[in-house]
Amino acid sequence: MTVTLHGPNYSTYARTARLALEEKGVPYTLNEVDILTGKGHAPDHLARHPWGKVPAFEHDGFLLFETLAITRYVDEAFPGPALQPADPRARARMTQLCGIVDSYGYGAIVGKLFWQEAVVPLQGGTPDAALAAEGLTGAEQALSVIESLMEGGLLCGDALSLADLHLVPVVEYLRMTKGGAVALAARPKLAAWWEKMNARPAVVATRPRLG
Ligand SMILES: N[C@@H](CCC(=O)N[C@@H](CS)C(=O)NCC(=O)O)C(=O)O
Repeated sequence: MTVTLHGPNYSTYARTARLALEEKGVPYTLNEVDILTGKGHAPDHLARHPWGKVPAFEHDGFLLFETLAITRYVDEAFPGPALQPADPRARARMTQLCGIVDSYGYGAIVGKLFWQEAVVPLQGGTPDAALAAEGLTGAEQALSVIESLMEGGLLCGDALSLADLHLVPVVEYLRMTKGGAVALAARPKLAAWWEKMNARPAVVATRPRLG
């Protein structure tokens, strides 16, 4: 049995897929396609992902991209603890939370706030303060909505679900920004959620190596 996850350690979406693999106890190889140096658009990666994004996933010749498709497949195709609630309403809530992270959280938190505060200076550029502020406003809204939907100590009750795994990598980067750390601390349920998630062996094992 061979499982390969194509994506760099610093990618939030790739980390979510790795978190699912780690939580299920599935051995895998990480092929670190470096999207920051254009490797996502090299022919070998475009053959795996037509848009040149990460992650892409392979299991014994079965190819897949789109992170939610990957995490669902990993949960359903491998033994180990279930990462999706059985109850239809809880499962719908989980899918809704994954969609919120994808559609509203990632762009504001990673695409604008973290990118301007952390990545642009690393690349020798000057951050766009207006874009960072826009990102923080979007982050505040996403965090408030996510917290209002929480129904237990974790996002979907007290059992780990894919929703937690989709949010962790984004919150890791949010905490590295000035306003983001304050915004998280101002939301006690989510701040407590982060403390729990941050201690999980899978989260520790997939920590991004920055710099
Ligand atoms: N809808 C995709 C989004 C993946 C995505 O945006 N990945 C980012 C890295 S975290 C990426 O590949 N960015 C490079 C690019 O857009 O060229 C998914 O769910 O997998």
